[in-house]
Amino acid sequence: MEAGSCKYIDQALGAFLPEGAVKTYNRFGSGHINDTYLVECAEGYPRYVLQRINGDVFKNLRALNGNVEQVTEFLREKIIAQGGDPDRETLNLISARDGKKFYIDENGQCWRLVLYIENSVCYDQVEKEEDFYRSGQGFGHFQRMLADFPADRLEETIPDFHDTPKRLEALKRAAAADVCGYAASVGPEIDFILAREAETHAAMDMLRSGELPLRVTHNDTKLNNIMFDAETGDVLCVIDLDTIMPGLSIFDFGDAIRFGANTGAEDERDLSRVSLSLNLYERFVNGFLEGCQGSLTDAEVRMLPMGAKLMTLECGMRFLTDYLEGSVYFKTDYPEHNLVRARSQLALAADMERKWAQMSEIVEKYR
Ligand code: GN1
Ligand code: MG
Repeated sequence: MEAGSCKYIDQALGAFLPEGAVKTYNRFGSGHINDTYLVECAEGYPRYVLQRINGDVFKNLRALNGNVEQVTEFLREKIIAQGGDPDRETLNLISARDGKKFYIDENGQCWRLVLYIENSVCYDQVEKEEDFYRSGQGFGHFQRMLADFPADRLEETIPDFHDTPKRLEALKRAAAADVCGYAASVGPEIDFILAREAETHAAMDMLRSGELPLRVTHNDTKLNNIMFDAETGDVLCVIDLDTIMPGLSIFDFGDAIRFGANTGAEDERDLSRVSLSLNLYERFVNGFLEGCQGSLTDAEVRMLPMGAKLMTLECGMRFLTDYLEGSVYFKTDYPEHNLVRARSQLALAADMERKWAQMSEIVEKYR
């Protein structure tokens, strides 16, 4: 897409900003779901980030916008009370000219505009171990900040988002329907997952029995969903708030490990490069537990390694399901991209099994 050339983007920007404000815009970030653009403006204006929210993924836009608005307002007040900078430490939604914090265009597409956080960076892969430790502190702190947010005010933007057994059922349905004819070629991957079927219930069973508490969680704690100050390296702001919902703390921990402690990329083709870095895992455990400031129960701390394994397996299932269904959910760069991603996740889960004892020992060391 050419910069500044799309009628719908121009229209959306026009719903938020006065004429003449926008100079240009370009694709931005590496999210798999929404379309994101960095918007450069005329002098006197800040820069902004424009997003088109993927309505196939987020079917209840009213619920989604309501959640993000409530959470950002809640965080803003807390940050101000703590003497922080609310323009840099939380997302700031810009009001459209009709006063709403979003804009629905003539095709029913939903757009939002947020302030771009200047002098910030985010990473698709860990460059310095220290950054991963800090991201652990950041995600732990984020959860701590939301500990007294009334969870019943949040709606489930994607029902059963991290219900791993239901994700497995979806995979089985996709394999049975086999709309693309790929199922026969992914036998080893499906067998690997089915062999772990009993384990997929581990966390949800403990939630139902009350052994794990329901909290307000982020649910998508990839390293690239946290911004760092470009100068000091401090964690600034947790972004991508679309999946904030009631959820499990161990899944926020686990998804961050899945993405950031993999020695290979999420879509690594060469599986010999995929493994769990125990070093990075340890740094994150340390940071996350510090950030949570003692707010996790004993059962939650004990289940952190399982959170990591379940998020890795589940993400593998989700990529594989999408591959079987013709890659209709996640953005892909080439036809077998989702299969490559799934294989990387399953290889990582297998390595976690090999390192299971150490993963638990590390958690014990910092509890
Ligand atoms: C998606 O939007 P993004 O890229 O931050 C997905 C996550 C997956 C992740 C895998 C709403 O996150 O659940 O873990 O891709 N978000 C949604 O990289 O499905
Ligand atoms: Mg994201």
